[in-house]
Amino acid sequence: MNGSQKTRRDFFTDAVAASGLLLAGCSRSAGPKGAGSEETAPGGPADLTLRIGPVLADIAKGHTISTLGYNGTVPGPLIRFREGVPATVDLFNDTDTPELVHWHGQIVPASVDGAAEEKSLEVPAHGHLRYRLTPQPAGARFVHTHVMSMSDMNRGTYTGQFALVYIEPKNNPGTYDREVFLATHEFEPFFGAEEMAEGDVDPETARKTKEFQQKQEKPNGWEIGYQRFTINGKSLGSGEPVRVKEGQRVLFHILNGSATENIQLALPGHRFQIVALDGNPVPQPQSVDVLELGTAERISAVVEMKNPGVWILGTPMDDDRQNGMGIVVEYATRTGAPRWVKPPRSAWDYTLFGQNRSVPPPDETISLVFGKINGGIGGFNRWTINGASFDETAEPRKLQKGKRYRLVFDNQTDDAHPIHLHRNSFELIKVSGKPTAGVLKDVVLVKGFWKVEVDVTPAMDGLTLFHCHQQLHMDYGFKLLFNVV
Ligand SMILES: [Cu+2]
Repeated sequence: MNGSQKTRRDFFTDAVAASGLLLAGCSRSAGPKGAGSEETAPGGPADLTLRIGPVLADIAKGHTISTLGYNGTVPGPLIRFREGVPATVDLFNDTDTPELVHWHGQIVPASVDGAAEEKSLEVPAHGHLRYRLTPQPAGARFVHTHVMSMSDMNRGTYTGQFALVYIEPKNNPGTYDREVFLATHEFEPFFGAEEMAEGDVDPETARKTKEFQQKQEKPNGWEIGYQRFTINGKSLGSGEPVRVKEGQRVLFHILNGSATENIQLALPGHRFQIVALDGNPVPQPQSVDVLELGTAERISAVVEMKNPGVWILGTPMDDDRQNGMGIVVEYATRTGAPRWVKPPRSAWDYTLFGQNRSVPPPDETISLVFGKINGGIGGFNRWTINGASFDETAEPRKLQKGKRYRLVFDNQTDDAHPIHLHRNSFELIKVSGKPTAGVLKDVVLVKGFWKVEVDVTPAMDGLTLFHCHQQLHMDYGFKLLFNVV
């Protein structure tokens, strides 16, 4: 390592000083100085202030988009909490509609989790909401809007209302030289008829399915496409590069902040050593060439900088990269056009990072079968769990706190679904036939016709939402409500 190695705290302080990033949960007197925090609610300054409002974001040279965001930037400011240290949160809403601010991946009470189905507190239109939050567990988390978009792509996760949240662990030796936070997002969505090719289903399997037969009768409904792709709010080549030095170990925390897209990322000439998934340290860190992130997933990975040059960290999908999905990684003293080299073909495999051991048997197994009812041309597909779309009048399904449940995700569609459980982490037990243990996540990408089994021991009582994190799927029925008692 270089002689100039700094402590994590030094880097953090530098980062705050350099970019006005927002410090939270560390000291009340320090007070966040983010944009829009001038207004102080009754009771004194909060540890964190988020102001929801219109943002004009220059995502590429000569290209400004109008969207909604947090504190005037897209993505919102990096938010740092300390594990278990309560923070006062002020939410201001400068828009005409109520908003929901969801603390994705945190184990917090339903009242502050930020989901309508859980009866969480709303941020009223042109109003204010204050509460206390005890951030947990440690690691890379995420905050985003949880409103339904339905057919309105100016709402929900299509907007710029998202930000990385990092919860500092109580103890962390940290064998890296610096941290880099990256969040991907697509802008300028449009409805299209094209089916996504992400399911990786072999045609023989597909032909035998009910869905295939159904498709003969009624074709697939709308899918979403995008014109602009960004990392940290900038299209490839439009923002500041990630500046590195030879010999550094850089810890990347990467968030897929997309409304609907599951993505891959690679950095030519370098490998990613995966140390945490969804913020939770993995039992078996392993190196891979290509990252895969379903919507809302996070990956923490160390990259050893030992191939000096100017490189593109980006998606292997040529069209999407040309439309902006990438960021330049530039070694000190190196200049020239950034290089892209197609990565080796590699299949993402969650079980690489797990343990090979038996797990305790569950107290109860719950089978959840995912289905699709085609919407036809110009319509919206409907999504079902165990044959039914979400029904807000239905009694939530009861779970008992402390009991170990095995949830079996049985995807009988050819789409890949990033499946999310609120207010809990679950343990991967079996992924498409491969047993594993010890990998804790809050989103798992269940590919077409896959079966994935996870174990969860509900951590906190109250309403707990389960859904597909693909906004269009969630909006059109792919949700289920649990009540932990
Ligand atoms: Cu889905």
